[in-house]
Amino acid sequence: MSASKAAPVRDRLRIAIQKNGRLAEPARNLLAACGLSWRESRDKLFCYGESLPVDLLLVRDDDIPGLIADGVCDLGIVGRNELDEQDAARRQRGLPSAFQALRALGFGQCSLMLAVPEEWEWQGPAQAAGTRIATSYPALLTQWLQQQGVQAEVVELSGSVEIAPRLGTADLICDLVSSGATLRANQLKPVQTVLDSEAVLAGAVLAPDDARAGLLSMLLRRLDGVVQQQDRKLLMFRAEENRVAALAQLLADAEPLVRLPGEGDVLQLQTMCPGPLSWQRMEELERAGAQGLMVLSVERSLA
Ligand code: PRT
Ligand code: ZN
Repeated sequence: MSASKAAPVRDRLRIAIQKNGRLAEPARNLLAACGLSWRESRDKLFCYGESLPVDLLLVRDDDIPGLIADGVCDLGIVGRNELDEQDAARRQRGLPSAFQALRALGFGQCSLMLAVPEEWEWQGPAQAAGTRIATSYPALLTQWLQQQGVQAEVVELSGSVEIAPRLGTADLICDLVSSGATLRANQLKPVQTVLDSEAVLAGAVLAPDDARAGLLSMLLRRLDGVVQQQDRKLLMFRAEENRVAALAQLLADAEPLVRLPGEGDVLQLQTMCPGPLSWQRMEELERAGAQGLMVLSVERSLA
């Protein structure tokens, strides 16, 4: 089935998320924070949306881009690595793009990197010329090699890529890295980033034009209200009038200070900070005259 062939009119949105694995729980939590709730089917593959007509399909992450391309699901939460790999593979086969990343979601961060045996001295991409590179991301690696003008042999492996150099099936690898512990345990070191990745909300290239369109825009608005607030903090404190200018300078990255009615010449002040506030920064504000500092998390907001 293809999305372009008379797709049936649907009035419920369907979102594919990972059933098990790294992205499964954060994806569910994020959607729950957007006000969605579900009833699970007995096979635990389908969750019927109760609070809104938005259903979940629980699948392997590898299947998510294809489900969107085929119009089975409207949206999916998947690593950019997986989405871009399948997009690059489609283009290498002469197929048009069928899905796109609509929003970055701020979790599942990792990088697709070239890693070489620890004893190698890495001098840059040209050093990969003539080598065999093991990877589960053959399309992204092929595309990167082409961009670098480097010819190398891409050895496709579905798992345990990191042991390929020891087994002698490849000279180096191209794999996902987060902490780097797996590479170190296999006497490899990361040397070159091919792609920085995080979980994304993916959707079809052509947005739905039926009842799902309204649902999609509502969901995106709520998602922005949750994701963009994740790091924001509301900072409240008291200060004497003559200290306010210096404090405002220390808070130059925050929104302008809002003055609330206080007592005498002690003002009550508040502002929205773009990121977390460290202890060190709070102590600095205290030294500059802020009293009773309080940092509050922002759960959601409507722009
Ligand atoms: O069963 P299913 O097919 O759905 O799951 P999966 O096993 O294919 O995927 P899963 O759950 O392992 O990963 C899902 C997504 O999480 C990936 O597509 C990435 O977008 C993202 N992600 C984030 C990661 C990592 N971090 C990560 N570290 N995916 C894999 N890894 C691997 C890494 O390659 C290494 O082997 O985890 C291992 C530990 O990494 P280090 O660097 O911390 O040692
Ligand atoms: Zn997978």
